[in-house]
Amino acid sequence: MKKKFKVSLPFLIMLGMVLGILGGIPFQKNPEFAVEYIKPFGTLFLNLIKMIVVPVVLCSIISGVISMKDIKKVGSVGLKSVSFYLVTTAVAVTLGMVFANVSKVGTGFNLATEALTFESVETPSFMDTLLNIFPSNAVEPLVSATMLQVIVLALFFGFGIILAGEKGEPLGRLIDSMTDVCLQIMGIIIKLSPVGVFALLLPVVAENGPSVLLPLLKLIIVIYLAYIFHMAVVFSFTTKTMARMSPLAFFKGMLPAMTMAFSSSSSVGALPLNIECSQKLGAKKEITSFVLPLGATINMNGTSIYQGVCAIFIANVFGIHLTLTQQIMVVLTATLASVGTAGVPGSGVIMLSMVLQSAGLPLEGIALIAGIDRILDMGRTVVNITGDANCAICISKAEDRKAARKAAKAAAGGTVH
Ligand code: DAS
Repeated sequence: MKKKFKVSLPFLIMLGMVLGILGGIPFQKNPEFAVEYIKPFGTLFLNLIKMIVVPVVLCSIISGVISMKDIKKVGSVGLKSVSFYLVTTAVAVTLGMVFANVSKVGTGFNLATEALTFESVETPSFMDTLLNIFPSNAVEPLVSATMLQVIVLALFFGFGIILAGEKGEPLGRLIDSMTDVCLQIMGIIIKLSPVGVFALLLPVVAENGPSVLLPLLKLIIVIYLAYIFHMAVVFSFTTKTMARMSPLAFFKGMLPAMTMAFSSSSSVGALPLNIECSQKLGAKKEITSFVLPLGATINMNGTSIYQGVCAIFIANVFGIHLTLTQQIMVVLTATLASVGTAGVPGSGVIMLSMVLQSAGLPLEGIALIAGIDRILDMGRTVVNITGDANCAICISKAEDRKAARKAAKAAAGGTVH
């Protein structure tokens, strides 16, 4: 019987990525064709993902909450996730600032800064960000895909179904079924990834030729070194100590989701593959369906690194010395700002203005970075989703160990009688 030749989807996604990068180079002379005729297929692919992401997040979080059965367990998993996210985010932004201070990025910068202008985007205050987490309408968050509000809505419905007991079971079963249907639809869309990744990457390479990248090459290198260092050191440490698994196995298993994040620059866009990769790496469905959508919305380690480096870069370009207090303000603001950063392309730039304002740095500096932001966004989105998956796997394995200890204790208690 002739063996059917089966090419794996991760391989095809990587192939799409390589062909997209190589294919973009010839178009650098006139990127218009790539933007006009290839970019729309990448946008179409991203639109399909955005179409399914809200029902997937809503249903999978409700399913995740009701499958944990116990509101206390949801609370404990939620608290552990948010703590994991905030600590790794604070480490990330500090790391970014250390890399920027050591490399003195931005000193001796010879691009004229007088003509720089940047319309500062109205960034919400901390209290507004907190208030905006809670929806004032049960449908609007689903229509506008306001992910934090979708998560809060899902949590309330999950708790409601648990508390309703028998009366809540029909809705629970319906939502479980809806989750499986959505995951099937997501599976169909993910099969288009190789083409989507190709069509997303080619125009980016075509539009970001050497003339755009060279003047800011040092900034790009410093930021990417900080991304890689954070993943190689921090995520390897947590994978080894908390998930008790090989970091190499973790990163290998994460490749398809990381490739999608790199190509789409969207945590939300990479969420379906992130759920798939995390579960293949041993994270329980009830944990991934809650921790990953939460992370795609509030956990941005890569964006925090980017904000830390850019704050120092802009200070150096304008010859401003940041005191230690101001640098601590950058750490705190970047950590909080990342909670409000949406998992879509380019959202980090908007939060950067909040960080610069808090440190009293000129917002005009963002105009220097805007031209290469997509290149920086691709890398930071990889770090963002890898941090989400790292949290889900560490917490899932910790929950497994806790359950095993409880079972062993009960068994030991049973044998005593
Ligand atoms: N691209 C965003 C994401 O999806 C993050 C950012 O722009 O900083 O994670």
